[in-house]
Amino acid sequence: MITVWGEGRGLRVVWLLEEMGLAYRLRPVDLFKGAESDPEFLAVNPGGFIPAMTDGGVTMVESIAIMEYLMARHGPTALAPAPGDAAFPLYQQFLHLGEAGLATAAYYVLGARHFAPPGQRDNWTAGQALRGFESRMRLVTRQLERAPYMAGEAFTAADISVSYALLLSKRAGGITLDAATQAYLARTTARDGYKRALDTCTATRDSAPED
Ligand SMILES: N[C@@H](CCC(=O)N[C@@H](CS)C(=O)NCC(=O)O)C(=O)O
Repeated sequence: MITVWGEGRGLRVVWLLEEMGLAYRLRPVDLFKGAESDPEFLAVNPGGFIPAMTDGGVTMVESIAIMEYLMARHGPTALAPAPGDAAFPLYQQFLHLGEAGLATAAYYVLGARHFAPPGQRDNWTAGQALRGFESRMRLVTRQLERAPYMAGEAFTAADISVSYALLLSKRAGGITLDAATQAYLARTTARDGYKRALDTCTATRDSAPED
């Protein structure tokens, strides 16, 4: 049985599993309680961050790597265009930009805004994270002028990656998404796979900001 450990970016993995129709279970991990209070989880990921994924004898971290593993080992799936497909380069780029360029930056913007001591909320590093997020967003907005999805005409795992980053940015506060990006996010999150994922990721669902 595939087990997803923790929500957060684990929402990406659960969304992908729902889109692929694979059986799985979500094992909640409460980082607010502290990973050190969860030895079973620490045995899976000694780093104490989420998500992790176990599948038989396989244990992995990094949400994008987990998605690539699941699509490769439990596919094939149209969510991952093949290397020879014209959509592949953009797919590959946005699959990774969603985490390395967008979610990583948005995560630190959120951390600075909500968890940093008051005097440090607008420090230089918080501004650097915001500028990084905004610069990478220009790639997203240009792509949406050209096509409805990150890899072109069809929804792929790159849209799961980028959509999660956009949802995170909304929770960060102080990040404004333009109308085309908001319409894109409305399109991707209207999917049944996303709705089913939220039925599983109840902590995320219950903490998501209203529009
Ligand atoms: N690049 C990693 C990021 C993982 C990450 O930072 N997860 C956050 C929650 S979504 C976390 O566990 N933060 C607490 C920590 O890093 O200790 C991924 O995509 O899985």
